[in-house]
Amino acid sequence: MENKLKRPIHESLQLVALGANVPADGETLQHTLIEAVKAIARMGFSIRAVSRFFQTPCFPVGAGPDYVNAALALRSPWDPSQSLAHLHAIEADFGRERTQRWGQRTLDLDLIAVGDMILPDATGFHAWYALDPALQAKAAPDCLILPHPRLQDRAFVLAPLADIAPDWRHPVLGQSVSAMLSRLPPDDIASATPI
Ligand code: PH2
Ligand code: MG
Ligand code: MG
Repeated sequence: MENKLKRPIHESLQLVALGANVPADGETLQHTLIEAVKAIARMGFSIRAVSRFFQTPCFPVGAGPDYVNAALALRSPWDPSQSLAHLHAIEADFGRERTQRWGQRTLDLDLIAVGDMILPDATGFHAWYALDPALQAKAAPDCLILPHPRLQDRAFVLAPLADIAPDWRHPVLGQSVSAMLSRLPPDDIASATPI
C-alpha cells in the first residue's frame, strides 16, 4: 500500500510571504518584489496567485524602514525543504545578507505553509509556537518549522495572505487566514496598507 493513499507533496499549495525594506540597486521595493515573483517562476515554481502589495511598518517598530510585503500561492514538484532552498537561492541572488536576525532585507522569502503539513512534527512545531517572546528575537530554528510559528501574530503576513488564501486553515490552530487576521488588534490590521 505504501503511500498510495497519501496525496503527493506537489499537490499541496505552498504559501510564501515576500518582504523587502531596503531598495536593491536603487530600485523601488515594489520593483524588487515584482522581479522576485518573476525569479520564482523562472526557478520552476508554478504561481497560482499573487496578492496585492502592502506597505507595512517594520516589526519590531523602529527597527528599520517600512516594508513592502506580499504573498504568493505556489505549486512545485519539490518537498518543503527543497522549495525553501530554492527560495533562499533567490534571496541570495537579490543580495540579501543573512547576518542580523530581523535586520534589514533587500528580499525576504518565507515559506509560511505547505497545505496542512506540520513540520518537523507537532511537538517541534509547538516548541517554536509557544516560544517565550523574549527569546523570539534571538533564537532561530535550525530546521524548517511549518506552518510559520509567528504567522498568526503578523498583519504583514496575514493581510497579503487574506488576498490569496482567505480560507486556508491553520492545521494546528484550526483557524482560517481571515479569522486569524480579524483577531489582531485593529491598529495592526489598519497598519498594512495596500499600495
Ligand atoms: N520581516 C521581518 C521582520 N520585520 N516587518 C514587516 N513589516 N514586514 C516583514 O516582512 C518583516 C518585518 C523578518 O523577516
Ligand atoms: Mg526569512
Ligand atoms: Mg521574514
